[in-house]
Amino acid sequence: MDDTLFDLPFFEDSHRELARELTTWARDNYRDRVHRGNVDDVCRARIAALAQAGWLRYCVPGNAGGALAKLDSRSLCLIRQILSYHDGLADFSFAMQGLGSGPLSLFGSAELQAQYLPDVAQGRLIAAFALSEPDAGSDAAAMTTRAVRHGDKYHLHGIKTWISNAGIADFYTVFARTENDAVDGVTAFVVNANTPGLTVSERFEVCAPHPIGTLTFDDCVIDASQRLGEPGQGFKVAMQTLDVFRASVGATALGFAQAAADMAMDRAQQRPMFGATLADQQITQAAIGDMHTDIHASALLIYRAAWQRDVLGQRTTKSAAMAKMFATEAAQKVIDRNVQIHGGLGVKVGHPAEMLYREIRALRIYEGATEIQQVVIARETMREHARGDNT
Ligand code: COS
Repeated sequence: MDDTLFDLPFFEDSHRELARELTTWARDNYRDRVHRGNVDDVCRARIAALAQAGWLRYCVPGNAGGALAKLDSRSLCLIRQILSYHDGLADFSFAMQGLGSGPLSLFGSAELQAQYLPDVAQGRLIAAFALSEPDAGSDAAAMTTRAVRHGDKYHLHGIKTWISNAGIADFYTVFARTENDAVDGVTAFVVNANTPGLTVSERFEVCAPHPIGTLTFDDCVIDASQRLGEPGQGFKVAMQTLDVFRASVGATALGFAQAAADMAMDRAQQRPMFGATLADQQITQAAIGDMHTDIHASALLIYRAAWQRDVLGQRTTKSAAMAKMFATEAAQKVIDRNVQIHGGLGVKVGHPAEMLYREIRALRIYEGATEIQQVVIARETMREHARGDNT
């Protein structure tokens, strides 16, 4: 893995130290990115190992047992890049602990934070983020799940789907309508998985297997104290959490792309072809040139977005969307080229090149599809232009 990227000035020495330690740990723990066995068990084991080694402490703020005072985007990105380079499910497990508990870290009351976050960091509670619905994916504000208040209780009714960790999560961050049918009518809640009225009504398989499914809320009654933030703030809670984690999805794509590029280089330099090696063919060199340029460009966008949030304290809606969109699209190209360089082996089920080909695809869809990132970038740019920021 090209770790010279960590020398870029976006990072502190503490980040470089984190990257060194995690690289050593990941190399020792994950020797083969192709996993076998029941995916729920594999993910539970990944969470336990990540917790024991202390890496999950980067998912929560310091006052709740976290490694650093507040969520540090650069650490989240480095960790996801390194984990995904070695093992997709380790990255998935880390990311879901962070995303599922992110709204609590960013908007939870002190009581709720104390109740959940230390156990998230220790791997004793598994978290999940429940925003999407059968008819509300890209258009998140079109959600119809309702939370109706009766005294100090909320009654939840509705369906959430595409929920990663459905079935193994101990709690879900759920977004539901409380006020009205507009964007400012959405509220966020923490719902324990064992609450009566909440069921995992479906589990399904995706091309890179991980725990995922559908939740049904049928008069699921929760205490009003489980609310995150103020009534009507839920959409912003979701969007601001996604602002943090979207850049880190880019980092996962970057780790996948680096794994593919290294694999491609090994293969190209070893494979005899036309009296030389595959790497000696200029057509292969063109591919290698493009792959590495894409990797470096992705890294610059991802680290810039993370640095902007950590150091400048700025809202990163636009830069995180750019990082996510560019890095996931670029990684798809890099990984496809790696398959091509591997020839038949690249599509052999169970080969790491084939595994990466399946692992990358969903990243261009989840946490805001590429087309949504285009809209976000365009809208932010139009707003800046109207304000005269970039004229
Ligand atoms: N941070 C803070 N506030 C934000 C925000 C952000 N990143 N993005 C939007 N908002 C606010 C807006 O400022 C607006 O507030 P005001 O009415 O007070 O001005 C409000 O939220 C509504 O914003 P907007 O009008 O842009 O909402 P839309 O419904 O038009 O669209 C998109 C928003 C398309 C960007 C949103 O639906 C989205 O991100 N969709 C993808 C969802 C997603 O990622 N799903 C995957 C789930 S996880 S697998």
